Amino acid sequence: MNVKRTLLTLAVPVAFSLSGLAQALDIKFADIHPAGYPTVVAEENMGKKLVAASNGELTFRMFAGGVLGSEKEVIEQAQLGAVQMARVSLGVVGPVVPDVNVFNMPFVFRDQAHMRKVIDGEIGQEILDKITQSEFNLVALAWMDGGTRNIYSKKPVRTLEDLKGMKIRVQGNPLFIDTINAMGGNGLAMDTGEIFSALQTGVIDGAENNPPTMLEHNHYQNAKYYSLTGHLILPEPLVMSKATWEKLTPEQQALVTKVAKEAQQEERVLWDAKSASSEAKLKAAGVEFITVDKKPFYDATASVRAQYGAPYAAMIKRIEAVQ
Ligand code: BDP
Repeated sequence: MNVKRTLLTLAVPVAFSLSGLAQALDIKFADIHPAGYPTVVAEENMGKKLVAASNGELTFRMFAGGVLGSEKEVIEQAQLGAVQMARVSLGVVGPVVPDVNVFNMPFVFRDQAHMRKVIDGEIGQEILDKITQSEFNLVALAWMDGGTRNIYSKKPVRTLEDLKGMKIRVQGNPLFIDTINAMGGNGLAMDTGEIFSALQTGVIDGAENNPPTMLEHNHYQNAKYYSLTGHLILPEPLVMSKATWEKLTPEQQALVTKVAKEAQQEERVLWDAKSASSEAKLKAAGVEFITVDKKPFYDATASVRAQYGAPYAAMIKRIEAVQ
């Protein structure tokens, strides 16, 4: 037996317990968006608070810009505990936790202010709890604001007719494919990171997203028309791996929840500023913003709301009642 090594392995835990230091739990946080993006800034600030308030028991590392993979991959890693925290779009959660699809339905929120009221209230917490209570192995803590999604394309979309036959990228959720198809286009699912080259090579004619994403992921370089369809207003859950959550003490869990909720409010302010500056930059880069009559788009997607909304009729009524 190697006496030296045995002594060493014995000595390390003793040294830690003598000095009262437990091994710090390292939190790796994943976000597809680049540094400086509102979600990433709010998450980094959240991480600083976590580290400061945990007396060195928690460390925090931000992995922005999608370096840990697509949102689907990140969710899988978080389920396994290989990634400890992440912010993802609700779009990719829907196929696994169908109950969240009530927020993923086209035109379910009247406007952004309505969506914010809903996520700040009891319905928002109920949907987070659905994620936590599912078999998903995730604990959903708070919401980030992802603004309003509109269609952008190589050729202008002024009416439903213009959308006919256009291949429009959506997130990997059948509900979104059905939504684009109901409007007359061809919905096509792919990861966020593939959109730029798909636009460039003409694999797709367009996509749909908010102004900050269109700008920061450079999609505007190959799609110069932005039609204000406003078909989706998607909030984005901030989640922790359940394996990580269960390693935390009740005090640490309370701390994580508190700083995550604070990040929700902080990101909102950053979001509004970023949305406005993104719109200005897109226009300066030659993107034409097109005001469309939303009514035909709303009417065309009635079948999607009827199909996906059927199990959630009571909740939809409650959402509509939020003023
Ligand atoms: C952005 C969301 C991001 C999604 C992306 C997408 O913030 O989480 O991954 O859209 O459509 O608005 O892929």
